[in-house]
Amino acid sequence: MRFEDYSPLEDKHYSILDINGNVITEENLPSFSDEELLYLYRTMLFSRIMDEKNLSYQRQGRMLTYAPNIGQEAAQIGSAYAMEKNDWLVPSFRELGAWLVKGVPLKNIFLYWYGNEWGSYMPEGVKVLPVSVPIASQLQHATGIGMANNIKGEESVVVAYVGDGGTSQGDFHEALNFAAVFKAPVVFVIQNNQYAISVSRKEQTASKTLAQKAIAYGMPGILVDGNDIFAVYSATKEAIERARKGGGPTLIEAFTYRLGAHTTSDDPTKYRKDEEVEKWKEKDPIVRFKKYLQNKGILTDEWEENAKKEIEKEVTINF
Ligand SMILES: Cc1ncc(C[n+]2csc(CCOP(=O)(O)OP(=O)(O)O)c2C)c(N)n1
Ligand SMILES: [Mg+2]
Repeated sequence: MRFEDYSPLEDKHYSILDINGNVITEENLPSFSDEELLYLYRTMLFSRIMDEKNLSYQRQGRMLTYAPNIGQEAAQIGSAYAMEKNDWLVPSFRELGAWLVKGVPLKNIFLYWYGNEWGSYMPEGVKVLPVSVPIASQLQHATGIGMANNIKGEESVVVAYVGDGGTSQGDFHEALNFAAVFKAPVVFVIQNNQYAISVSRKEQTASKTLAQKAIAYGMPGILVDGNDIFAVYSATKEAIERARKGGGPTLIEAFTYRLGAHTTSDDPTKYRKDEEVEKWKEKDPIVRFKKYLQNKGILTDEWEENAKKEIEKEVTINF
């Protein structure tokens, strides 16, 4: 893939898989082993099942609040899988899939959402910053780490996440501007899930795409089909490699959809139509990837049933 072939000014999404799991651009298909493909699929299932479990823990009064990730698994897992162990993950608060890939222990995740700050205390070697609730504030930290890496001559790259709503914050501007000026090795991933609580993407900004904001900062930007795990991985991989070689930051807009509520305190039926949600369910990133794996004969029903049973056990907590 070449970033130049996908102008962020155009509404043209970088895609590899169509919604039926067929490969559209064979030349861009990442070369994963069957084991890697099943690992990615299992992690997507893990994220989805854990999300559903967490919603029930919250409804039981055990978890304080929860921000579900349903529908955004490809955007998170595809981007995080492009990272090396030594790279920094700077999350916002809706990155369960990325945490799983980066090896954040389940105990940390549960502690955090149960309201215990020790959940943010990562084990040695897990290079993941704590959840950042003040929208977009984490991007300043990402740029700072990137600049520090340059000063110290470290090879590590930073992948930082923000929502579509976060792009309207002053912090977004400051972080991207500094990152570009100082060539900080940071990949900014916007999870454009079409809503900032009840504010729709259309009401958020008059820009045609969010990726086009890259042009003003002087960095490459690309609009990616965020429900296509291969496209998200491939774009992030290329951006990380460029950053590692001293090429500076990149802005990736992962175009996706929040199938669930903003958090457990939100009722999305108040501001969006069921038909819209149903339309997006047809683009479910897990279903699409599953179709690809089934077409290739890599995934069997038996494997999936076993995986689901194992995951269910892992995410069931008895206290
Ligand atoms: C500085 C700041 N202003 C407002 C809020 C309240 N708030 C929490 S989440 C949110 C919307 C964020 O939307 P987006 O960036 O699209 O991320 P998403 O929730 O869709 O993942 C807002 C306004 C906040 N946490 N921080
Ligand atoms: Mg959003």
